[in-house]
Amino acid sequence: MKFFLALGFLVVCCSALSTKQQRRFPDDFLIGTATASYQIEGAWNEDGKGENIWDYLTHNNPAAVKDGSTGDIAANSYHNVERDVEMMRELGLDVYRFSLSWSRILPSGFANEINEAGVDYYNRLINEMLKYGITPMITLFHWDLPQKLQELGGFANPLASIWFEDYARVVYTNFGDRVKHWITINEPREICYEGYGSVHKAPILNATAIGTYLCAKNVLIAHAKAYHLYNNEFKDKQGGQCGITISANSFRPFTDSEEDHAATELRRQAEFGLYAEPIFSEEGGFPKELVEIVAEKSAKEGYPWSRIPEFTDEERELVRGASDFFGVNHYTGFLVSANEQISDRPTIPILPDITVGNYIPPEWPQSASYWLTLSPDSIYDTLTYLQKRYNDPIFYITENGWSSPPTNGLLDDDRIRYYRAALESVLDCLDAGIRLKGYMAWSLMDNFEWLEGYTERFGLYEVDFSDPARPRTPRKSAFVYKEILRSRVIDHDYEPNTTVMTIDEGH
Ligand code: GBH
Repeated sequence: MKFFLALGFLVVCCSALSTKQQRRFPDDFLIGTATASYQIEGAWNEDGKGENIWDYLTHNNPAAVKDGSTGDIAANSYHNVERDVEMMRELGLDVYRFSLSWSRILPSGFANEINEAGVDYYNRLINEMLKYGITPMITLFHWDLPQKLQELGGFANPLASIWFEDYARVVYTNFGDRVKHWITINEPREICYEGYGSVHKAPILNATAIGTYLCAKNVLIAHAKAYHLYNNEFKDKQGGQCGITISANSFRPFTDSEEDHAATELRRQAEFGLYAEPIFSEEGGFPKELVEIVAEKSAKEGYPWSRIPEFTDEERELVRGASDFFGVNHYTGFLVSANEQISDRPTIPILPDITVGNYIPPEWPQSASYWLTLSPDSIYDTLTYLQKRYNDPIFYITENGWSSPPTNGLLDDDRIRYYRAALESVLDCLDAGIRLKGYMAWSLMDNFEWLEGYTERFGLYEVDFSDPARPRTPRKSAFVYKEILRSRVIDHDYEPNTTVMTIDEGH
């Protein structure tokens, strides 16, 4: 008897030891993948969809896209509801994050006319997911603004917040009975800095140092209006949560000098603080140091006002605290120096109002995207910073992923290395008590990578863009991700058998 007790004790001990080495993802931690409408749907002019700014850019300025391609067909997801959900089932996803095409639902951009065929597509997708227990997380806006609204100024026009609120009402009304996770806007930094302040995204306005800030204010107010609309008119009945996703990479000082620490903090303010501070900080409003710098520069440049607009007290209060969670899109990290001349691999555009140096150590592995390297522990670094700075919010990592060139094919050990490292960093966050509730890999499948066209691939599934049906094939990383979802641990030695992908019982 004693012997068996001792044996039992040993078994419990050893399994405790091995679970210590192999930390588990809690059962209620949502693991999934993410996509965005324009990048996957195609059917750009089918069934009543209106034109959006990416249709307009790719059709009228094809030279802006690296391979001259468009999202006209993309991964053809509009015609692939069942296959897309089948992939989710193969992987065993808890959650799938996707976005809605504003102009597919409201062809003119305004809420005067609803395109029922568009609503129907999303209903079929949501219902198919729910049939298999996959939680939908919906982004209302992932950059594909209706073209008509852009012609009226887009997010440089303060009325954009009203147009967005109208659209949000249509969305909550049509899908809110089944969808409980809402993200209003994906990545204000990329919308405003890359789209209005430079030439990296549609509408490539290049209104440097003016457009970025006008857009920032109006995007934040648009988000806040959609958030309060949900809270005031839908939450009681529908019981969901509503937040925003902001891109936040890791910025660490190049050296331990005071100057490098200060430069790093300024860079954080100019990258994600511009959007996070007004929502998640205690006082609200734009980051103070940045506001002072821009005000001073504007005066020197002869502007009668600061290029960074003020919030009225009322606007500041509308935006402050307006999010149930902090959605983080995280990809990489940079070292920051006060010395602007520091060597840089490669040149990363930085908001021109701040002058800091950027450094990427040569030993950090490089992806197919110039801005994306594997930066050690960058998730943990970023979330611990945000947790402290913004008073311990609830987090979701709503995107994280790795790109490879199209020629890499199905054997993507570099992507597997990236995801394993990222997920270890996620577990470090959970161990540290950060209230991180989910993680979404970017992306479920290869898609239209904006101005890079189809030259960079982020998919767990490869898409064959030369075949009109756009067939999808799992990469090796898909098998590894599936095993992590199944076992809820990261086994660094796991070598998948990649010959057949199956759907496990219960999916
Ligand atoms: C995400 O943005 C997007 O949400 C997603 O749609 C996209 O497919 C995915 O990344 C992969 O790119 O020229 O310095 O401005 C991530 C944010 C977008 C930030 C690209 C850096 C280019 C560098 N990144 N951007 S820059």
